[in-house]
Amino acid sequence: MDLRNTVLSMPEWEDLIHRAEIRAVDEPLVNVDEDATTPYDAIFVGGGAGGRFGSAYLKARGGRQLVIDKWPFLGGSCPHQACVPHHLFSEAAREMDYQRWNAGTLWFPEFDDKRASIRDLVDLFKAGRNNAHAFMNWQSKEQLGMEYILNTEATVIDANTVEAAGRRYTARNLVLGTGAHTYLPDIPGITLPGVFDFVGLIEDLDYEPSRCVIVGGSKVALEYGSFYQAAGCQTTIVSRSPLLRTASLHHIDEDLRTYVVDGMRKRGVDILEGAETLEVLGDGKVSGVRVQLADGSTTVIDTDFVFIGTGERAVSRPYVDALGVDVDDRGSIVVDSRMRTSVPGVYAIGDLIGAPMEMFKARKCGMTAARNIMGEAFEFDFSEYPDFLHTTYEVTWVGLTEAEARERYDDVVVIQMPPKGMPHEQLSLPCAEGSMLYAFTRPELTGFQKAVYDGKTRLLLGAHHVGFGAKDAFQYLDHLIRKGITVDEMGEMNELFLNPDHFIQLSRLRAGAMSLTDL
Ligand code: COM
Repeated sequence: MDLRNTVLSMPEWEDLIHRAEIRAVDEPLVNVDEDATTPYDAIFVGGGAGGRFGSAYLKARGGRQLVIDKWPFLGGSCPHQACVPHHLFSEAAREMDYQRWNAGTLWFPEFDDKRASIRDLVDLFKAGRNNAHAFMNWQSKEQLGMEYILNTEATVIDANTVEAAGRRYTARNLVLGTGAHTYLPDIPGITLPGVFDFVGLIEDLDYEPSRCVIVGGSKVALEYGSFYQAAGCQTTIVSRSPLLRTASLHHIDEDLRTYVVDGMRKRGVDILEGAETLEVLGDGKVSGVRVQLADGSTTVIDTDFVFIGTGERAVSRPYVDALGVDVDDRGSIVVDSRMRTSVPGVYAIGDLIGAPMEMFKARKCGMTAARNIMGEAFEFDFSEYPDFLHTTYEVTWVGLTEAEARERYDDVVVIQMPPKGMPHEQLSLPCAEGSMLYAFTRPELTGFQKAVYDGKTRLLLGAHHVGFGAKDAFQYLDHLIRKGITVDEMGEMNELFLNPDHFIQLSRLRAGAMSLTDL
């Protein structure tokens, strides 16, 4: 279907995408400028966040791009199966948690968790997701001037050539950005009906889970586990390693980790650390999971719903085969800080290049590749990215943990709330929007925060937060930490009371002190 000279409205795009999803339309959706005479500077293989933002930047720099995606929309898995539904579920989890803790008090009715249907929320998401897809197609075409081919597979032929929709397209460069898949552990029964990952949950769930066992302790395990539990579906997490202690989460502070994991337990999540899933049981459908516990004994947990939370792996094989790009021991494509692979002219971005496998990292990867392709030596160190996850809280971190700081600096100063050693039940802080009621009913639920300073240079080294509404501030804190901000400069900032992270007011209480000490 040639869309080049057609302007579709939002409802028309939504309808077209829907018809493509149910295969009523199975031809490619082609928006290519056939009259252009300039060659392509880059073909983006994969139109997810990285491909779309890279394309936009390349266009902005005066280049010509083509982006190709197998799905009938741009934007990738984020708005289709990953970040956006996850945010919806996490908001629901927060709401349900709030309702549950306050049930039967003030104006809150008793909380009836039988009404909290996981399936209903999944269906709600599915019914609405094409709106975002429609917008991305419309915006990319009508506002950003991108060329794209959708609803068709792209096959990489060589470092300059891609085949799609029965034609070969050539470009100066390729940018690979087709993402990752859930890593399926080698466990008997793991493919039984009733075993889901975050994709299957969206696409295939056709019953209401009554009990959940999560295999693995990834971010996804904590986030989805918190949602299932909040919805009244008793959840057990089976994890070999302690939660939040995997290599890519090295910037999670131990005090923050403890607050988060203890909080999940307080909410009823059964967390089995040091445990291993031996087998998923069932005759035609999941009925239980056999687990080896930390003490070596084995047990069977009955369940009708198993969720995989063992992380993701890059789908790099097609590019190893076609181009010979170098990959690491987990299969992620190896790139330098300019997103260049081992093959000249071939870039890789997003989940394909490893952790953190997050849409927000992918966008900046795409932009980095585009800038380099357009002649600018722009670098991006994605290993030092600020990050977050949801439980029934928003958990956010940037920079060094207290332990990391103590390894590198002699004089580490910590400003935190509650202060070290003070039992949280005795202090209704930190509190702000979203935790004000807790401050007056259950102080220990108000959250946790910590800022880590170097006492000598007085520079902020890291910030850590559990609560609500601080993620936005962490984007700017990341920037300030990179530029170098001292406790005194933090104390000069203009605060808006009651702000979720309290970092300005607490820093101001120590600013000016000749010798910095903990607070
Ligand atoms: C994110 C999709 S929802 S994109 O980054 O805007 O393309």
